[in-house]
Amino acid sequence: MTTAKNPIIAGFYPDPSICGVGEDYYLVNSTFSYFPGIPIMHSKDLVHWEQIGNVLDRPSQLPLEKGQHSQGIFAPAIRYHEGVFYVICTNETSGGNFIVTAEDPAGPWSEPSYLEGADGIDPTIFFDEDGKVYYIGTHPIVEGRQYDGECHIWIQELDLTNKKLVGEPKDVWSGSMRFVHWPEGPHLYRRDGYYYMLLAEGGTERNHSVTMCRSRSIWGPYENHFCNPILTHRHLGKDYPVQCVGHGDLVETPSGDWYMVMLAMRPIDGYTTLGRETFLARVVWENGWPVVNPGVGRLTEEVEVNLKEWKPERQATVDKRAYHFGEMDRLGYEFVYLRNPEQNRYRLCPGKGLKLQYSTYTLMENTSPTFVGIRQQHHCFRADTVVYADSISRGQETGIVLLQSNAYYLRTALTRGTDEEMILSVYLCQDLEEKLIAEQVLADVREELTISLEVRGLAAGVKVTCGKTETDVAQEIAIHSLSTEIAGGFVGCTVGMYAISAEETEKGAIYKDFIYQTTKCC
Ligand code: 6LW
Repeated sequence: MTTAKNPIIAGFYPDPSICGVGEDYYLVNSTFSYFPGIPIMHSKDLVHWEQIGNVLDRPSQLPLEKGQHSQGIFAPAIRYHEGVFYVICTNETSGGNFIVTAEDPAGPWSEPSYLEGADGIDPTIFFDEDGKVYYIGTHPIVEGRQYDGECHIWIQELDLTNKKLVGEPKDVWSGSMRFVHWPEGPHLYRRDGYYYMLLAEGGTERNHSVTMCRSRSIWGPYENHFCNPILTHRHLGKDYPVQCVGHGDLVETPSGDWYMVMLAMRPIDGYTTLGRETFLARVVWENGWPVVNPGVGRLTEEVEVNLKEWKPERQATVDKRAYHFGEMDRLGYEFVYLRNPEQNRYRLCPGKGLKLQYSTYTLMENTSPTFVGIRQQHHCFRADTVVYADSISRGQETGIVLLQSNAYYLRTALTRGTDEEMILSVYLCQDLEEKLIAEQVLADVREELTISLEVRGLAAGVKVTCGKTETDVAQEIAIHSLSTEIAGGFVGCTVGMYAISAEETEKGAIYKDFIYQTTKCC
């Protein structure tokens, strides 16, 4: 037995899908307008997870140009069949539903095959025992729709050799309850002669849920499970610490135990800055239907997993990440950029640091500003960056940013005043409007400066250190607007560094270190 701690993957890791291959488990998540797309995690015990790559790591696989922050990659599903891994998902910015394949889940993954005729979102693949393969997805009802979010789950046969839908599509299910919103995120499983369909209902917010139906034939009719939803937290009230539980996927271990991964949120005082995270639950089958966390019926902080403990080399969620860029020959898989970054704007300079070439694109645009970061994984954390002062000239600005979207972020901006002086400003952007929160003139500038962002739940503070002098620049900045509840969208915050300049230049801000660590929460 091993004990998992929920969330099993903390921070912005929504819409989890999982598959098991022997003793190995692989898990993928949505990434929207971040690049690379779809982190792929590996585990042998469902408790410890290690990122082994990104499914979409080439621009040719992931056109994101001009897409809105919460467009791009929606809800991938991962499946394995006869030596091949399949990921199927939607690019809401460009191209729609597509499949990529790989023999090694760490990559390389193929170019996308876009599926003509596959409308809607949240596709998954099902391999039947007779060798047939099916596409299952959700699409809104267009004609005769009675309300927004009225959708059908639909199925069509898939010719995997030619990556084409074949035969006729059929709408097979529209959710377990009358007038239900957003029946979506379906996955299909075969068990004891039934086709079981797991899906999400109620929308990804507070009414989210996991439901199930089943049929003897893949084409239906599907029978509702009268105990639906099999998992939700919507009846627990707004103050329950874990909310929005839904969008699950099931996996069976070699010894016949079942587990479910799903997304959930952890708001603080009603605001969620971490986005939707990946959680785990135990599942048992009773009378032909699954029971989630028997005896409890909701998500728990800990989950006993009936697998041998396994220790990955690098864990997906860690309390401290220290990057000394001058000593690194590549950035880890956890680093993300916005949309389609020009890779030559990001250079690791041996012995020195990470050079971020200034760009004229600001963080507010739906372009690819110079930005690189990692996900915020803890409610309370501190991020310190060490930057070389001489890499910042007049007209250029750089610093740490806590980014919810292009419309909502908190950034520190280091700029040059006179030759000796520098200025550290703090801006909060809300609804595409930047407000100056604080400004500090730094007279005694040395070779290196440390900019520190400290987040405690819904408040942030900024400090700057030059030599031995540490200065508080801002304290108790209210950042509750960097939340799903106010900023909206499907994302959580990332924290990283950016570089903006008034004019095009070859120059870049050079960062020596970036240290992210969790701190004691209040
Ligand atoms: C996902 C869908 C959803 O594709 O959010 O609200 C989308 N529902 O299931 C993005 O995560």
